[in-house]
Amino acid sequence: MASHLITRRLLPLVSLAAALALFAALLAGGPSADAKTTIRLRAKESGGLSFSKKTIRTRGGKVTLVMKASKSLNLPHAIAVEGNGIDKSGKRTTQGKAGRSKVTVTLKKGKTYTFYCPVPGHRGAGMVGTIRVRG
Ligand SMILES: [Cu+2]
Repeated sequence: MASHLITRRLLPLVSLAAALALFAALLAGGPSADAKTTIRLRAKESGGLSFSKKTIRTRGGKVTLVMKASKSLNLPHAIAVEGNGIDKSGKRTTQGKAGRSKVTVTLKKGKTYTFYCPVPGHRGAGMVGTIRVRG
């Protein structure tokens, strides 16, 4: 079949393109002075309120925390960061709808920050954690 021939010819090319794209992504994500870091976490309501992470270890510089909320959640949630002069919150998600909340902050080396959900009562109920920045 002609389509088989085409597949056989194209497959190595596609693999090469994929390998090059991966290489480019690795280069772009490699360490550099103004590198951006994205940390992903999920809002959880099973067994009390919490985030999918309790402690985040990261490097200093610009860090974006992205919290995902599934549509099965019964409450709105958001992600916020405070400490060392920072006090910043992302927008709230809507209960019953899949959504995300994100916040971007500039973290200092060797410092410790708190991330939490700013919806009243949620922090006290367990939606809180620590960000440790490598020195
Ligand atoms: Cu919450």
